[in-house]
Amino acid sequence: MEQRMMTLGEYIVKQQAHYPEAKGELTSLLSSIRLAAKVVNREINKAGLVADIQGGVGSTNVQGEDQQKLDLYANEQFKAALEARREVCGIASEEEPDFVSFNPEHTSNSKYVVLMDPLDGSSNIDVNVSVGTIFSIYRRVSPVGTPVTLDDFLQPGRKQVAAGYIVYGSSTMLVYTTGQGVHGFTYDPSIGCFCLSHENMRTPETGTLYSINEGNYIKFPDGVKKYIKYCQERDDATQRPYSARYIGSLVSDFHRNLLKGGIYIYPSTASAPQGKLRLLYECNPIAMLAEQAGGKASDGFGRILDIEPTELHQRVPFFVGSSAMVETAESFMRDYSSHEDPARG
Ligand code: AHM
Ligand code: MG
Repeated sequence: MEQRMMTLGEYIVKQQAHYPEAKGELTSLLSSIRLAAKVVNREINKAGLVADIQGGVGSTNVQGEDQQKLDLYANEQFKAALEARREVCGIASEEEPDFVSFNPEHTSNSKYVVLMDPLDGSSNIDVNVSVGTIFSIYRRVSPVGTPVTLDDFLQPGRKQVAAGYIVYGSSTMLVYTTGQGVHGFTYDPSIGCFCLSHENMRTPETGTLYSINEGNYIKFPDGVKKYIKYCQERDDATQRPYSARYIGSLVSDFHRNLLKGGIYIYPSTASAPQGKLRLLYECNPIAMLAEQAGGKASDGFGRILDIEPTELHQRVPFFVGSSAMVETAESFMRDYSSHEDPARG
């Protein structure tokens, strides 16, 4: 007889049983994310059919990037789902200029804040390439029952209570950690449920894939240039040359490397000395997942999760993936680039 799959909801409840003191708030919070993910997934799946949900809206976000209709749609869906359950007292999002405080009268007991990139890689949607949602959950530091403050959001990544992503790919998957390993659930549209498909995901200690936008090569720090050349050299013992794989969608690139072993790099460049990716919405949650799966995440010189954030939309150079590969890339950065002026190298 075919064995019945465990759903995400059932799995979270099972995990919660290990913590008798838990009140189920995090469970409820993750359920809101699961619900919004299903709604956004439905919309993304029909993006090719329904012309008015594709393309840009003609506006830019606070970082000057073009906003896509689905960026804003996903932002609204996740925000509304999180507000409805009343477990979250505020959110910060790549698509919002400032953090959003939910009505304290409705959230008088809630102790969590959520930071998110509601639709990462969204410029890929119009050409049917995978995109993702990234989320990061912290306990607030301000008193419960009062409006949230900036300090609630500017916490180092090591303080995350949970983190995860949804990849809307050839199949849709939700991958999350609460600090007890990384677990992946594949969406079965026929029953409308995320089903446990990848329990306790572990990333290989080393791999043969490197993922970087090599079109920017000329602008990279010397440490990154030398590391790319290292990846391309022949060495049978380390299975080099490595293969280049770059989708241009962080969640998908990370997800592939997590499973197969590899490194993803978005370094500083001469024109963007802090790189492109956002510390709070992209790098911290992905870093927590990487570490929980046995991998590493660095800014080229130190651990991402130890960075003390100073602003909401802060960017940071990002090196993430198999631990041995990240360590080798860091050694090239130490030898050929300087922390103070990473782009010049
Ligand atoms: P976004 O949040 O505006 O979508 O930008 C983040 C995306 C990542 O998913 C991806 O890895 C990167 O930008 C690609 O950037 P580039 O086109 O410069 O290689
Ligand atoms: Mg993004």
